[in-house]
Amino acid sequence: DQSGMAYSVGTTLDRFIKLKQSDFPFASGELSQLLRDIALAAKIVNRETNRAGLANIGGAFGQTNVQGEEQQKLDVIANIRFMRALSKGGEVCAIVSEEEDAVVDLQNNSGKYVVAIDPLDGSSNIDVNISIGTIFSIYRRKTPIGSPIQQEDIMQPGSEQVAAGYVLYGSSTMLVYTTGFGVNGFTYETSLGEFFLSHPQIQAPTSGTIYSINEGLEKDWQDGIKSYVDQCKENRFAARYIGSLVADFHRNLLKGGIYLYPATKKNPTGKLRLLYEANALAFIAEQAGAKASDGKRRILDIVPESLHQRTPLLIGSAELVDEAMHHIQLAKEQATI
Ligand code: P6P
Repeated sequence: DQSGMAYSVGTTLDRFIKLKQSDFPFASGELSQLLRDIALAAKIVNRETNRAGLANIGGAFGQTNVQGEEQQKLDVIANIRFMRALSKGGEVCAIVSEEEDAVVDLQNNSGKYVVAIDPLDGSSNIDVNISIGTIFSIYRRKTPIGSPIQQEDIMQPGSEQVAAGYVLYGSSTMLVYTTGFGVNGFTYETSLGEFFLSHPQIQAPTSGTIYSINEGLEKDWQDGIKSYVDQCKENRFAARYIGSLVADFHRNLLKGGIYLYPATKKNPTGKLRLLYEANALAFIAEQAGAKASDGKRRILDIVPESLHQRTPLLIGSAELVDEAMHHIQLAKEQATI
């Protein structure tokens, strides 16, 4: 059974993608090629991330993106690299990027896929050498191939994803992704320029003793969060918060734990973005037996209304997410008494 071979640790990403293509009986290899193109862009961004301090491309670019955040040079470079990778293969018809105000219509109506991407999340960490990440979601377009793209191709709920992944530029660089048949992690060997399967079929622990939240915002949290965090402290959980979503998510996925970015006074609908941050990690979480909620419902059930819309995010071990949601529900009930 070829897929058995696919899971042998040490398989290269290219070989894994080829072997797993059989999961898609009608696949014409376009998704496989798209995943390879993303991996290539990740290798290039990895190299530029690793030498940012040296090549004097760290520090602010002096421009701001649609988020109003200071744009770091690496942000811009990563966006260019991934946009180029996503455009050249011909499989993609439209891209939603954190770094682009509007949908990027590639004028390639024969492209079957729509990609939502955060080319470099946590970019404020670049200059202080803390892990950063790329996050991507892949959808099949809804309107007929050959026709111009429409809103319905872009505003799809996360449950419609055909693939999702992240690259973690950390102490080692990893690519972790799912196509709906489990989650697999690949570690980059720079001397060979290859990703090798290092974490086959990742399954998140159903519970854990790690919680990740910005405690500095405690005074602004939505109702229920403080009582949940107090309970974590009662249970002597470990507080681990890197301030880089991909790094915090990845650690909790492997070790068990929960990451929370709730609604706050400053961000009443949460800080994190639905289309190119929460949805991809939510798909991966669920494929690994974990959970992702906005405090009320599954992240993957949210039907987007705007490109850069934010969402509160509770994501990680299923039992911990359930418990956090229970505290939010209790707070809501008490508020109505
Ligand atoms: P705060 C980084 O800017 C980011 O988007 C995530 O990577 C990270 O988890 C979060 O925001 C940190 O936000 O408000 O705690 O600094």
